[in-house]
Amino acid sequence: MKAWRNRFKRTCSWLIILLACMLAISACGSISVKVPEEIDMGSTEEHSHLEHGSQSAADANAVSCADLTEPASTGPVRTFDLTAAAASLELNNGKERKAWTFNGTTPGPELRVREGDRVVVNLLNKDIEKGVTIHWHGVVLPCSQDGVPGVTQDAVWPGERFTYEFIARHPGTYWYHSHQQSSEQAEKGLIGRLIVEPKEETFHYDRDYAVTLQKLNDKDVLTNGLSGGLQLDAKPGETIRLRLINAYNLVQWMGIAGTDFQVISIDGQDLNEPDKLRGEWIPIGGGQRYDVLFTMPNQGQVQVYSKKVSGWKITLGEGQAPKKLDNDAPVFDFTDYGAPKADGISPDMKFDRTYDLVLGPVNINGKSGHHIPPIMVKEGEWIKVRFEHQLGSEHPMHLHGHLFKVLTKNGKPLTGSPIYADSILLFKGDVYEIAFQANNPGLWMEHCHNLGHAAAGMTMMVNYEGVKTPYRVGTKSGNIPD
Ligand SMILES: [Cu+2]
Repeated sequence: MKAWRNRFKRTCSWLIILLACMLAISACGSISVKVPEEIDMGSTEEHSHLEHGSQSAADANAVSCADLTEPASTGPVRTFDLTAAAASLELNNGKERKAWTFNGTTPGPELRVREGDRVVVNLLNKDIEKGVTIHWHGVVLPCSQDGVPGVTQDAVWPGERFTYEFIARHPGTYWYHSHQQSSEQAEKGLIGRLIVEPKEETFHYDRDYAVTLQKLNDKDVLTNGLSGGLQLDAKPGETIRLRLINAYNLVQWMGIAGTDFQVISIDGQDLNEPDKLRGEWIPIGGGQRYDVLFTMPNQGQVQVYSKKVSGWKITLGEGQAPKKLDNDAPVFDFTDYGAPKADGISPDMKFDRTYDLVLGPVNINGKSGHHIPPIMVKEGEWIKVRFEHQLGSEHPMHLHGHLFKVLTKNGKPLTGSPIYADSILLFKGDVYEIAFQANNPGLWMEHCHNLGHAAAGMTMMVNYEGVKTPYRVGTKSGNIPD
């Protein structure tokens, strides 16, 4: 009896220790890096508090990010109005949910434009007390239009407006979201899709669907705003382009059942001669987009679905459901997919600067947030960045304002289609090298798109020499761009 009681006591104390550890870990995940009163993200060193002086302010010849705007153009103009507002939404499952919306919905309206269009978006913040901005995720645009509060603009406060204006130069699948306290605001619903249709189709398709995966308030699993999955029209024999947008923080392993498919685009950028695949899981990191192309079978449905989250399910066509993928089916690997195409960018070319970034659970090179020195670049230079993921869960590292090319994975050059992207998804143990040309002067964020990681400090800058900002991050201005 006594022995039993002792064992019971021991078990209990272990359980208590375990519980305490779990609580500590979960608390860590939600702690944000302490936001200082005022910092200049355009400085060239570790971003110091302003009372210690700022280097960029000393550079009298520096150009301001605010002055880097889209030059006048003569092409077509597409104008949209987006109003950010708090709302109470009734989901299609009858549940009432509080959300922050663009034009009353989450995701906000799908903006569809054509390559070369000048896109004008009039943002009005109706009543989001914490302020909002719109970041055009993956779009290469001028610094002043990037939507990063405290870097490229001030947050837009209730009753205020801001107009974004940029030319949609690269066709593809993109999305937009508030970059003010984005870990909170994207989760609460301030997101939407931006589709740039190509002037000339690389691939032929009969139907073009875009689908946003989202977890509203980190709770409701929504597919294009719907709970319980999405049903899309498709007839036997039709070719479908399906644009998958992961607006959630964690990687989603997406399966396609019932047909062969091709991955035709990653982060909006077309792949060269993509092979046909069947029965592979596609890992889509937070913020990433994968476009897949497939032909509907003569009979039955096609299903596209997440391996782990049952609500993220897209059903196309009518009839019998297809057989699902095995959990241990192979994983799509872009490093040897499709056909190579020379573009002059290779691992053995000469780079002007090389940076090593070692990723921890929520830090970069052992530092956090404004303590991480920026990557400094000069216009025209070729930059190589080596990411090494040593510890923690997966990190989808996202670069603003540029497309980069993936050079190597774990030391091996890519052998298939060139991969151009704005994010690279790293799992623990992965090492990737990427290259980009510094061809878009500005001050650009480089951060993890698990936005909880970004809020915890996994965010840094890529700063051009000779560019400064009049805006400030910190509690004084209220600009908090995680
Ligand atoms: Cu991360």
